[in-house]
This record gives sequence, structure tokens and C-alpha cells, in this order.
Amino acid sequence: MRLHRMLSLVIVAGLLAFASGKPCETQTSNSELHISLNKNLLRSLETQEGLPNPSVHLALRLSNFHNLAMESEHLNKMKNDLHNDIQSSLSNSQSVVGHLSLYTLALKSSCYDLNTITFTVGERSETLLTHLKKQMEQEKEHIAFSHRPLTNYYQYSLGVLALCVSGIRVNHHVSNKLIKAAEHEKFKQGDTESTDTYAMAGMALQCVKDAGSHVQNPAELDTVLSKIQQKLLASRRNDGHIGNEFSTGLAVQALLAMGAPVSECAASMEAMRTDARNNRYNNAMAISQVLPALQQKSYLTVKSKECLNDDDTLVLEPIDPMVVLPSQTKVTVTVEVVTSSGVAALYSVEVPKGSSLLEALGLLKMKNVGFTFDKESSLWGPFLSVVNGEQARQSDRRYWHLSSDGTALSEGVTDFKIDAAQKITLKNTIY
Ligand code: B12
Repeated sequence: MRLHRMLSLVIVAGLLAFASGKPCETQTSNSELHISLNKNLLRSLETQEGLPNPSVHLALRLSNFHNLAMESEHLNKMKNDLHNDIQSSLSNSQSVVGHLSLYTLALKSSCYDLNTITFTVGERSETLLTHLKKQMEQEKEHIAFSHRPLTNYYQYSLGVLALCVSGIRVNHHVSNKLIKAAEHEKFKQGDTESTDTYAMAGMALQCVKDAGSHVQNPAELDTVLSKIQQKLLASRRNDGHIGNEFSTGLAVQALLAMGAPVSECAASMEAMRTDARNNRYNNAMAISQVLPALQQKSYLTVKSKECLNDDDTLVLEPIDPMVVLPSQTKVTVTVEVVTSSGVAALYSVEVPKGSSLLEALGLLKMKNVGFTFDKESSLWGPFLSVVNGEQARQSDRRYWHLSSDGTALSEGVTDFKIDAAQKITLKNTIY
């Protein structure tokens, strides 16, 4: 009889836990894998060239494990180097909504007092959040005028999210533009839908809903949140990835934030764990979007972050520097360049098997056959911006699209490795 009562209690407790909607929970502990990804992120702080990456900081702070000394050193670097970089962009009237938002989220994840962070542009000194609000106003005006943000809807969503988790009431005209864009399916990258953008918009709008902020039409907000959830689930492939392996982290974060049931995330979590074990996530930026999801967190959790009793157990063991000698085996890469006017040129170069595409392009350039290129740095690494003297950049709404034997690459020039003979196409594309 007592056993029976106990069993009933267990079942009721189980049902309650289920009903209370702890979404996407996984039974088994995967701490070891998480620690290994976390250590790789920490190592990236030591090896990363260029600006300190706020997305990496955010992921480090959201993790269950920490090396507090390294995190605080990184925080200081951001407050100097990233801060100065943003300040000079602001002085040049550039839209840097994405960087401003990630910087805000990173500071907030370290429980830093945002009101003490200011930028001086011209003679005026204003807080970070004031600048972010102003930049979002400009983005909103640009959407009203030309039906697209100055940057893109991914960054626009980051802006809404960063303001919202910082406790700022997002102007309802600003959130409304995002609601309308999701409703009218404006989140495209070329002709394909951008899963990453749906995910970021989902987190942003969920935050607006949770904050109880004034929106023009609350029912419309609910409808659009379900639509985003459906979009994400509809982009789930048979192998569990949502979109591709690099959007799955953000997509799971968004589903978590929106309270999807367990069954809807388990396969995607497993797909990311398999990717991680197969070293698919080499890029620190990729890890920074995946690790929070694997630890069942989302960027929304920044809102309630308290920074009390943080673990401080992560220690980086020194690793022997591995000298990787170029492979003796050579493979032939054909490079096709298609300019904006549609003119195509073909080149060919032999490269050691396993070279990155960047190395291959470098070797081709050295052959002096008329092929040249240039790149710009970004949080994901080098972005190919000029080929044969022709620029394709954000300001022109063009980019050099990369594909191999007709299939679009899912990585950039440094991460994509040449393992077999193939034809790489660089096509100046409008978006
Ligand atoms: C918008 C976007 C684009 C736009 C950017 C311009 C714009 N204003 O809209 C365009 C269409 C140009 C673009 C192009 C590409 N993209 Co893209 N892009 C994104 C997206 C959705 C948001 C980026 C952003 O604004 N971040 C916010 C700001 C604050 O960060 P940021 O680093 O300063 O942003 C700049 C860079 O990210 C850069 N950028 C955009 N994409 C890529 C890709 C690579 C490899 C690099 C190095 C830089 C880069 O453009 C951003 C704006 O200036 C991300 C999604 C994500 N999860 O991050 C994918 C994403 C970064 N892109 C991706 C890819 C694969 C590409 C392409 C390689 C696709 C292709 N086959 O050609 C090309 C880049 C080719 C090149 N020339 O080097 C992948 C990268 C995965 C990886 N492991 O490297 C992502 C994660 C999408 C995905 N899930 O597959 N992209």
C-alpha cells in the first residue's frame, strides 16, 4: 500500500515536472564534452588575433564551469580594445548594432554595471544603452524607408534582445518592425531562409513578451512566436540539425527560450554532440553559439544572471604545440571567378591535401596568373571581400558567394579544408 502511494507520488512529481515545462532536458550528463568545448573556448582567448570576441565572452559566462581569472582578463580587454573599436565606428557614423549588442550582452553576463559604460562621439559622452537605442532607431527608420535594416535582421534581433535583457523597454515601433518582418518571412540570406535569424528573432521577441512590454498587438506577438517555433522545427533535418550544423545551436537556444517540450530538442542536441566529438566546431564563434544550447541555456538567461558562487575549477593544461607538416599529396583545385557582370574566369592550382581554402587562394595568387584577392576580419574569421580587384561588401549589398562543385560552402575561407580535387566557385552575388 505504502509502495503504491510512493509510486503514485513519483509519477505525479514526474508529470508535474513535465507540465512545468523544463524543456529539452537530457537525462545523461555530458559534462565532459561541455568541459572540453569550454576549454577550447578559453584557449581561443589566448590564440585569437584581432578584437576580443564578445560572443565568446558571453558563452564563457553562461557556462556552468569557469576560469574566473581568464574571464576577467578578457572582460578588461573587451572594455579597452573592443570598446575603442566600436567608439571609432560610432564616430564614423557606421551602424554597429551587432557589435554593440554583443558587447552589451557580454558585459551583462559578467554582471557589469552597464550605466558606467559610455562612448564619446564628437564632444558628447553617452551611455552604451543610449547609443544602442539610437542605433536601433536608425535601423527602424531604414526599414520604414527601404524595407530592410541597415545591417540585417539578425543584428536587428540582437539589438532588441540586448536592450530587453538589460531591462530597457523596447520601443514598440522597434519590436513591431521585427514582428512584421517575421510575419512576412523577410529573414532570407540570398534565396534561402536564415535559420540563425529566425532563432535570434525568436529569443528577442520572447524576451519582449516575458518583459510584458507594451507591444502594438499582443495577440500578433503570440502568433509570430508560434510561427518562428514552427519555422525552426520545419527546418529540422532527419539527422537532427536545424538549418545546418552552425545554426543548430542558436535554434535550440531559441526553442529552449520559447519553452518547447523535451522531445523537440533531444535529436538536435545529439546532433551537436556528434559534431563536437567529430571536431566540427573548430571556430570559436561556432562553439560560442553551441555551448550554451548544450548546457540548456539561451541568451535570454543573461537577464537573470547573478554572478554569485560561480564555479572556478577550469584549468588549462599546457598542450604541446603540434607541428602539422603540409601533406605530400597534392590535389588540384580549379577556381572559377564569376564577376558581377557575369564574366567568368578559370584558374587552376595544385595544393597540399588538407590546405585551407585561404591557403589555396594564396598559392594561386602567388602564381601571378592574374588572380588576386583580399579579406576583411570578422568575428567568424576572414571574410573574402575583394576578388580580382572587384569588391563585394555589405555597403553594396553584395558578397563573394563560395561554393564547391556547385554546393554552397557552410564555412568560410579559413575553416574550409581542401581534401580532394574540386572546383571552387567565387561568385559576386547580390543579397
Ligand atoms: C547575415 C549573414 C551573412 C551576410 C552578411 C552581410 C549582411 N550585412 O547581411 C552574407 C549574405 C554576406 C553572408 C555571407 C556568408 N555567410 Co553568413 N551569415 C550571416 C548571419 C545570419 C549573421 C551575421 C551577423 O550579422 N553577425 C553579427 C555581427 C555582430 O557579427 P560579425 O561577425 O561582425 O558579422 C559579420 C560577419 O559575420 C560577416 N559574415 C557573415 N557570414 C560570414 C561567414 C563567414 C565564414 C565569415 C568569415 C564572415 C561572415 O558578415 C557580418 C556582417 O558584416 C550568420 C549567422 C550566425 N550564426 O552568426 C551567418 C553565418 C556566419 N554565415 C555563414 C556562411 C557559411 C556564409 C558564407 C561562407 C556562405 C557562402 N557559401 O558563401 C558567406 C561568406 C563568404 C565570404 N565572402 O567570405 C555561416 C558560417 C559558418 C561557419 N562555420 O563559418 C553562418 C553561421 C550561417 C550558417 N548557419 O551557416 N552571411
